[in-house]
Amino acid sequence: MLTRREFVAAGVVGAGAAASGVGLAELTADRVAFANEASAGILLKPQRLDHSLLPGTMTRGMMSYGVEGPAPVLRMKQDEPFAAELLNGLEEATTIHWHGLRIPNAVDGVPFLTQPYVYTNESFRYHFTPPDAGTFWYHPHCNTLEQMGKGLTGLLIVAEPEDPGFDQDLPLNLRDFRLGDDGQFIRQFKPRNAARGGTLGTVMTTNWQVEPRYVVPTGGLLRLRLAATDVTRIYRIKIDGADAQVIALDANPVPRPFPLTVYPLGAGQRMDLAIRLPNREGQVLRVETESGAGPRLLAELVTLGVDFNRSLKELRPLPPNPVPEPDLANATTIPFTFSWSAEKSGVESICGTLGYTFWAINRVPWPGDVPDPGGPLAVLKQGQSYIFRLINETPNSHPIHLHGMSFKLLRSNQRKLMPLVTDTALLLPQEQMEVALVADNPGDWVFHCHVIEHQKSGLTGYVKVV
Ligand SMILES: [Cu+2]
Repeated sequence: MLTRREFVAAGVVGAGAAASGVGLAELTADRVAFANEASAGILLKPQRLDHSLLPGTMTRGMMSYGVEGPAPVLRMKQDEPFAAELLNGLEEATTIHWHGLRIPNAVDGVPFLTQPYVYTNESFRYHFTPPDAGTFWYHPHCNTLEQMGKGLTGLLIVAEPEDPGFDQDLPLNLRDFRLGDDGQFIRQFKPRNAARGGTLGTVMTTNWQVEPRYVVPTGGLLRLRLAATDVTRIYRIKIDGADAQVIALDANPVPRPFPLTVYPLGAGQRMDLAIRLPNREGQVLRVETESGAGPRLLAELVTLGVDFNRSLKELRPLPPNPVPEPDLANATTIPFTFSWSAEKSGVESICGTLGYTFWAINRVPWPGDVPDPGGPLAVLKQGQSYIFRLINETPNSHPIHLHGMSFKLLRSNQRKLMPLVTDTALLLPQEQMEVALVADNPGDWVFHCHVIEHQKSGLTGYVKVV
């Protein structure tokens, strides 16, 4: 019989058990640490590797933060200091951005805006204290279509101070790769798609595996963490074989947990599910994404062992994160219009360009990661409350992500919104949405679409908090 502890370890299949060792430990796919326990921090070394994604083929030139397999799942603890050394093992510049973490601007990882880019064999030290618990992720913010497209996306879990009481915690990194039948990379994007919804991958993966199967405890309580780290895809998540409760979205506990039917997860977004597993051994649950052609399998979960016979009622509710409540009565409203742009040029950049400009925020297409990106979209006064009016003039969906600060969803002209706190809002075609925040984090914060082709062809800007 597996004990609870063994299940916790087994749950991070592909990410492994806790690393011991103090000092600068290199994390690989089968070693993961509560990184902020080690005072000196961890080493994250982006590098090329060959890896088999499709049976019988070896995909050459993938990228990971380690010598083998996908990027390690980083586990931290809320309110405890964390440090990581980025040592660039690529032949091109890179940085690391910590998606969703409300941390100082100097460690936000945006080249030129918050730090110099990090070139081959150079290093950069990131250190911060995560103020919020939940499911986050990390990735480069330089040549992102290429670097993320080839594998540089990893999950980052910040644990609540008190264990909510799950038997297993299973993170799933959902993403595609654009491969030919021979398992080799094909062109990352097609311009006609970049000017529309974005270019989808050809191989769907979960933790770099096609339709993996995980063992889960019979009758146990599972925390399933889903992160859409793909450069394009909007997932429509459903679970077949057990009831699942949505307990958190984009790292923040939902106002009231609700049963999952089908829920959209845009690029950059995350979902935490509480699942009471079936009482019989050998039962199979299917994690799926709904598509036009019917459900597609992302991963299978199969129950194993004697019946734990747990109840969802035994879980401790997730405490809300300490995100300040905006003062709506005294908030200033700022419009942000997301539109198509007719310009068809791109500015050369060390951090890559698609060679096209298709999109704009407030009619200004982002010039790319360049030394002088131009002025901010808005200047916010530190401590003041703001309402961002997000106006989507396009027929495409855009997961709009703000760095450094979380915001609360207020209302939409198309649907009723939960008052969610988030870092990434999925803006539907032609939708107008209002969100609110307290500008409490000084610095220049990038505000962009997380469909990377959109981000890299104009749909980016920044706000300045002073
Ligand atoms: Cu977009």
